[in-house]
Amino acid sequence: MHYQFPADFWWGSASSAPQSEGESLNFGKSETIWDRWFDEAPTRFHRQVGPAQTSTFYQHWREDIALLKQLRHNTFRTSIAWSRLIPDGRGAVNPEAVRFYNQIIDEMLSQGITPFINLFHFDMPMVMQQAGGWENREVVEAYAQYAQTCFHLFGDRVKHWFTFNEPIVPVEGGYLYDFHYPGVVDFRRAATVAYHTMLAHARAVQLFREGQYPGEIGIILNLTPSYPRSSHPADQQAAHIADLFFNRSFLDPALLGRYPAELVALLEEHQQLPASQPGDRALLAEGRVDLLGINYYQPRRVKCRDSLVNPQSPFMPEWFFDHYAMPGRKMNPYRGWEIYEKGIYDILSNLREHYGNPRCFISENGMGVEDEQRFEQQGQIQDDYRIDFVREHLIWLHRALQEGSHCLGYHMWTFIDNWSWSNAYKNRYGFVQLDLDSQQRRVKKSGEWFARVASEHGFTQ
Ligand code: BGP
Repeated sequence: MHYQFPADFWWGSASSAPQSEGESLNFGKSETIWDRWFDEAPTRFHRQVGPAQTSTFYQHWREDIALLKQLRHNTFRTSIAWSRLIPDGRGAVNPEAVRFYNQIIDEMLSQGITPFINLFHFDMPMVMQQAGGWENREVVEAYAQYAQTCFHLFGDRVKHWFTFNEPIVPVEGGYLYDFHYPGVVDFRRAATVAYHTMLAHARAVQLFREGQYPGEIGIILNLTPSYPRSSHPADQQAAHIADLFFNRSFLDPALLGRYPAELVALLEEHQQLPASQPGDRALLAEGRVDLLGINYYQPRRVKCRDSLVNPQSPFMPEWFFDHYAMPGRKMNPYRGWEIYEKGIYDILSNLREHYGNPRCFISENGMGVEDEQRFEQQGQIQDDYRIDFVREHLIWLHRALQEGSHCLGYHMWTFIDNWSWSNAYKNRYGFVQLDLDSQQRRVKKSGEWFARVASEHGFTQ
């Protein structure tokens, strides 16, 4: 069977400033929550490798962009670091940062690679965190000014902007489940952070449109389709609520410009609704995106709760469902995530059926593998498992396209093995292998495979 994709399909991969640039405290850049967390709790990071140790895109950008070209990317996403561009969070722009981002944007364009630029990838400047982070409404305006500065400086060449990558992750990690700084566990504070993030998103979209910058603006959401254990109504309801908390809490404002009424009512009933101000609704309505990025890694399987909720326990989404480890499900044993390729099709079908078939693309999908050197033969990592992973997802994506989905591209996470949030270099995701000590790059088998697929806009299976 041959799978042909449109001739203008976006083939590429995604990365982020904090995970690839390095020089985390140099060239005028200020500290982020990751630098601080590493200083305070290095044992939280795999082998105590912190955010300063990366593939140093800051130095290797020219070589890396040449590699992108070799891998036949026509598009590539990275992010701008707020803490590099505006080290004090607000006010003066760092000229070194402007020089650096100008260089990489120009180089991508001159190599025929369209830059996709994201503005916030979990990397809150420490100075802003000290001011209260996303809990403080004033940070919304500071972020909006930062966004506007980026549009102004780079908007003549960047035509695809994203306000946030996976905005739910800092909410979950920093305020609900303790895997990001500041490690708070408090639903109401988490809801405030989520709400302010979406206000910040909407303000940035508003400024982008008011400024009439060319191109389009979107957001990147990690969607986890919720599957119930059974067709029993209690399991179905559990999946419905999980979907409200983990998908629709960001998807609905991003695509429809409002929160789901059912979620608002539920939070109100449990006194968990964040404070709002007059005008918020109108602002949120302006945040509807031109383009949705979808990060898809794993589904969410749930069942109804086995036990009654203790009403004295702190409010959590898990009051309404239990996680369900479906027997026989396929797992990525290294990352502990389920691999369910059809999820990508289900997400796209849901967008078609319930959200008016928005313009979208797969902005991340990938497979992290530990100790990948084991798979090295004749100097190259033979990552056939990654080729299978991508191919199977692309087959489901292709089917969604045949059925009319408005999906414009596929970006892999990631290009070169990069530093990750507390897992550091434990799980390798790249098309290109990185030797952290020598900084040598070597294309994996999957990189060569992807280059063929991208140049032929398809594959035969
Ligand atoms: C996504 C993030 C990426 C990346 C990826 C892999 O959630 O947008 O930044 O890290 O997941 O996850 P991890 O590195 O935690 O294995």
